[in-house]
Amino acid sequence: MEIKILKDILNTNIQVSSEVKSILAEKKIFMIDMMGSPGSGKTATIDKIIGLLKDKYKFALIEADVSTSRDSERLAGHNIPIIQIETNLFGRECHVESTWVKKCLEDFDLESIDCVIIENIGNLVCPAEFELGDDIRIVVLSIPEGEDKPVKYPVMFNTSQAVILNKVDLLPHLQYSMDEVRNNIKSVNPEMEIYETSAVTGQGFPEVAGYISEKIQKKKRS
Ligand SMILES: Nc1nc2c(ncn2[C@@H]2O[C@H](COP(=O)(O)OP(=O)(O)OP(=O)(O)O)[C@@H](O)[C@H]2O)c(=O)[nH]1
Ligand SMILES: [Mg+2]
Repeated sequence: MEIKILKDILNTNIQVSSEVKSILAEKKIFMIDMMGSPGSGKTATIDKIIGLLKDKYKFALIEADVSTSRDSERLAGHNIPIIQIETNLFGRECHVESTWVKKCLEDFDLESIDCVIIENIGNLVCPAEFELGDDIRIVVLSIPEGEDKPVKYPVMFNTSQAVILNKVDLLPHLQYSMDEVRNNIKSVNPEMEIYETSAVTGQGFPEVAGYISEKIQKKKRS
């Protein structure tokens, strides 16, 4: 019985995600699902990306957390449309679902948006199971989490197109092998784009912004 209910939830989610995809295709809006563990640096990464690209493109943000609107408040200075989802208010879900994304799109002025970024809830498991209708999934994996996470949470990594290895400024203080994490990522997803970043120094973010800019342009031309 429980398995059937879960299957129904996932099926409905997939159905609505394809409606989201159609809306975005019609408006030529690019959408990113930004995932990663709690504290890996998703908000810091989004902050950097928007900072580098907001003169070129119009962004909108869907911020999801179990509780609080702290991340929305952190990003409010960019003066872009932000919708905060607090799952604590309706069931404490540990992932974003496509019906919520569809509702958010109904509330945005889609005529004046080039790119929607979803900050998913900090979690390396559940968000990977829920297709949202996005164009790319990006995982933020921070250095202090260890090199083994891609092989321990393979679905997160083999359903994503890019990984941001964040907090490289901490490398001198940790025993960490960049070769090992890269090998682990490639073992579960040989096609993965890999970026090394630090939100403290700004290292690597121009390259990430270039990657995203290219994808936004491609969607506009589609
Ligand atoms: N040293 C260092 N700290 C960082 C870096 N990026 C983020 N941080 C810090 O790490 C902490 C968590 O960053 P957030 O951006 O809030 O992480 P998050 O993934 O959005 O966290 P949740 O939304 O709670 O899941 C904050 O104290 C940041 O200042 C980095 O590149 N280097
Ligand atoms: Mg955050």
